[in-house]
Amino acid sequence: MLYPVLTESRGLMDLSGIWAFKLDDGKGFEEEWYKVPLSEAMTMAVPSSYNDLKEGEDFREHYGWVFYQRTIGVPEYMKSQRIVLRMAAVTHIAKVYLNDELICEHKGGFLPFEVEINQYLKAGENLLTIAVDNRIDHSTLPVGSEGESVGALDSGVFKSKTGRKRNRPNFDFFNYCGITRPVKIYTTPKDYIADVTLVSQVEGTTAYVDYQIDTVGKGDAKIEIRTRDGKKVAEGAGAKGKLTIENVTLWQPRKAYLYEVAVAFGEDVYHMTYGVRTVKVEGNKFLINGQPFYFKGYGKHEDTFPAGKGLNLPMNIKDLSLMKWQGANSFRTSHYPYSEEMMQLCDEEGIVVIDEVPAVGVHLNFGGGANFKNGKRVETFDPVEAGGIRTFEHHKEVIRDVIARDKNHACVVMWSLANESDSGGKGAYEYFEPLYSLARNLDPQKRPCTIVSVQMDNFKEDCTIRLSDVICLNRYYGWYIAGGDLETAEEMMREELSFWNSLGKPFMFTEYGADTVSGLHDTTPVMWTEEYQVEYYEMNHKVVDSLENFIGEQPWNFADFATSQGLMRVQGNKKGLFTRDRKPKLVAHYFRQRWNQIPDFNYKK
Ligand code: BDP
Repeated sequence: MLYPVLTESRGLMDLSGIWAFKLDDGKGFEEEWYKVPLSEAMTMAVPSSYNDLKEGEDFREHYGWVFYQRTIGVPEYMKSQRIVLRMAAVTHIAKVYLNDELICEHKGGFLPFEVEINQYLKAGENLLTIAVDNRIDHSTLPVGSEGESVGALDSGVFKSKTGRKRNRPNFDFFNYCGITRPVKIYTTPKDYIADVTLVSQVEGTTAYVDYQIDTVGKGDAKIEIRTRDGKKVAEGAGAKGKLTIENVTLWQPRKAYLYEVAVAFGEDVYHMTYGVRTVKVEGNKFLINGQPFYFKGYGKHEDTFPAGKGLNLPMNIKDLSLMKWQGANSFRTSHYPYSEEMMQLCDEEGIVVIDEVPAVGVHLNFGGGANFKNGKRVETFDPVEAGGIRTFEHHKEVIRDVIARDKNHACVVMWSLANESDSGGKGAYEYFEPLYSLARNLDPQKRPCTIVSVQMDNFKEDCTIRLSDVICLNRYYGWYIAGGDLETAEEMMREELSFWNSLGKPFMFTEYGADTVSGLHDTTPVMWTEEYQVEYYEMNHKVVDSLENFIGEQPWNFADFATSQGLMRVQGNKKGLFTRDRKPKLVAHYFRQRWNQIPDFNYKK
């Protein structure tokens, strides 16, 4: 799906601003709130998560629907074109009304969707209402706990005496919701460019770029590639073809180079940037442009105060600046696709991205929790009637949508199809194998695929061993396992990692970390102090530096972040190398020293 841009043939209007807003009291649809201006409405910022923008638990922890509303008028002179309303992310379920009509519905809170609105527009002002549902359960991604489950993350708040309903995330971040990314209207000619796909191969100093232009209507398709200072380096005619760029400048980690691509079809023109690079797993190496890459970076979150998961462009710029300060070269979009603007920024700045779908919580017995239906224990992939997970079809949808959205980004080097699922559980292979196949078929660039796997006793039964191109491990030796005893932790970790190293496949840490409250210090490092966090990482690095097939380290987390309340969480998850407002903990300086000595390529021989 193309990102909306302003070109000589396309108009673009951003509907960001203050909208009217109301929490549903259960009567919103019955009383047809979308038909008239919302009565007694509050003000609300779009885009943003709404949760932290007003006070009180009822607001922050609201369960169910909310209504956003504003009026729009579309200039008459645009009406000869196709007019498209595009929502970049509405978390998690949306119903969109124009005037009194339901014009589209969407499930999945982190991916864009759009609808052509010409037929629904009236002359003059139109009432636009977006109803948003934040409820999560066994059918949504991310997954919410249901029924009689006792989750490790629930901290006991699973049966309310007051009857008040709440979400019970089966994952460790706050269930921020609302219209979290921009709502835009764009226009195109009636005959238009629907999609563009680019795939490169590189031989010596020449790049061969296969292109495909998907169109609707009649016209001739053309494509042109220019350098950023406007020099034409390749052009082609027809909907499909191969372009040649001589003396190509490659997109490299931390040395990005982007070309300008102009696509034309009849009267329609579309502009985008494109970085030429190759990615491949070969033996025990992860090759970018043919060279063995070492991942230095983070698991992250889109999480800032008070926007929650709302698009925060200044913070994205700041985060990439901090990454570069620290010598990092990558991150994973844990645990959902990040904004399109963040992906563009990573293309521009040369930050390598592992792109993750919102499949977090596909594990009904996570961390020792358990699920029951009618008194019987439920396993994750049990049949639906027995209480098993109901995410399979939706999981396919989000894989399809993230690849459709991000396929052309140079920064994206691998797809992560889930975080900490029950990949060692019964039925896991049968659930996941078709998802890997789907991703591998759909990705025109055929990038490696992985699932980020959880710490478990039966790790040798983890189906990702058979399915993943790179084994991605989340491991907490020295925190959840042998916390406070780094010697034992080291021994246990060595034992497990020697198994992974023996497989001959590349493997890496996509999470490892220790909660640390900024400002807590001690001479004898104890858990939660800044000194312990440093010693924890030193111990981990002693082990992984000695393993030749270990190809990357992504500590958990880049910064402290908001999550559900619980006995192990101190106003949020404190595993950040930076605080939530991006001040460095002691460990941030430690990583800065380490990473500035580790090259992006050829670290492991
Ligand atoms: C892992 C999860 C991550 C958590 C982290 C933690 O993938 O979302 O925040 O551990 O416990 O289980 O801090």
